Amino acid sequence: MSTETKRPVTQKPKDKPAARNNGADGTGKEPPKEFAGTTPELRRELLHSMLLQRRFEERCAEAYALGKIGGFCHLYIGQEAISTGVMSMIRPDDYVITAYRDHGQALARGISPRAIMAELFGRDAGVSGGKGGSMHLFDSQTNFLGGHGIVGSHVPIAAGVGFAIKYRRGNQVCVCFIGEAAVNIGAFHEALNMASLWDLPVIFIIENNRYGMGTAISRSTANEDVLVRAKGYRMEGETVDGQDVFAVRECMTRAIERARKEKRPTLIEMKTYRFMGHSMSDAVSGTYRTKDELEENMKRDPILLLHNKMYEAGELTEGEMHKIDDEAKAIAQDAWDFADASPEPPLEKLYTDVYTDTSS
Ligand SMILES: Cc1ncc(C[n+]2csc(CCOP(=O)(O)OP(=O)(O)O)c2C)c(N)n1
Ligand SMILES: [Mg+2]
Repeated sequence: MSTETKRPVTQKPKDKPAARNNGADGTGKEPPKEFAGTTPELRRELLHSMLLQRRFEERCAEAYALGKIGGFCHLYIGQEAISTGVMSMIRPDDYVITAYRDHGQALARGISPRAIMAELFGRDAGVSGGKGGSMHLFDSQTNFLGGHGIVGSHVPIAAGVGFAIKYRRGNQVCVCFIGEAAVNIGAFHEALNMASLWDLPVIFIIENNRYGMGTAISRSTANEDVLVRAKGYRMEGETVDGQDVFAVRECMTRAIERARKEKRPTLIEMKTYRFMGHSMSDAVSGTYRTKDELEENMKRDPILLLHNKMYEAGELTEGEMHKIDDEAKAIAQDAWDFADASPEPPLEKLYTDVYTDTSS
């Protein structure tokens, strides 16, 4: 697969501004409209965040092949603009909950790459004590409430978190990531109904990568327009290009405002594409999608799209891109080294973190 991010592969903009001015961002060039609300520093951070996820997960694939990671392991490669865009818009005290394809979101949320890799390696220093694994990353420090392996199971929990926020008169939001195949699960509908009925500050984000394992959405879902489910529950909703980090950020502005000020939920469909197999045990393309389809979609690699925009705007040289990329690779290597050298959880911890004593 092409994760080569060192040169632009998408088309160059056709209409370059005739006259460039000394833009407010100090680059000497007029920034594109979609850069509005972001600084050059932030754009670099967005690029770094996406590259870190990509390089980290490439190492996960390697570690899995070497048997260092066991159990299920679902890679997020191709979807990084969503995690990065969303996390860059919410506050540290907001809540995040997601399904099993959770490495990218955990990294973008700011959880330590070392603690994530140690979790994947099943080590004591892992973010869930080495007992959750790839699908169950959980970190109370960053209000990252998992990592859930049962499809749709976390959607009612998101509604519960939204209820808790409202009950405590807080103004946080709860962001809930959902795969498009989960929109057919009963719990999804129950949760959306209650979130709307009770005015809960939850932002439901459907990451529509078009497949649930090897089943295309057209074969599983009677109405492929997943956004109509918002109407069914009197909820605001919109569809956005999930490969474009700026588009993701922009639509989050509205959803966050609605959640904080009006305590109203939003359903967002973010259109994306999974570049790898469903999990590490599947082939990348398999029999359910063609190589052509895969290649066509990989032309819209979210990292390349951002890179190209920054490159065209004259604020990123290839040398700088290499530097950011090398840094991401070094962090992934450091996480691997840390995880590899960490001990497994001791036997005494077999039953810890299973139940909470609420009697005192
Ligand atoms: C209730 C339940 N049914 C079936 C499964 C098996 N399963 C695991 S992932 C998956 C597909 C989910 O696809 P989607 O929601 O689109 O998320 P994606 O994998 O594309 O991120 C299925 C059916 C499960 N984990 N839980
Ligand atoms: Mg899917």
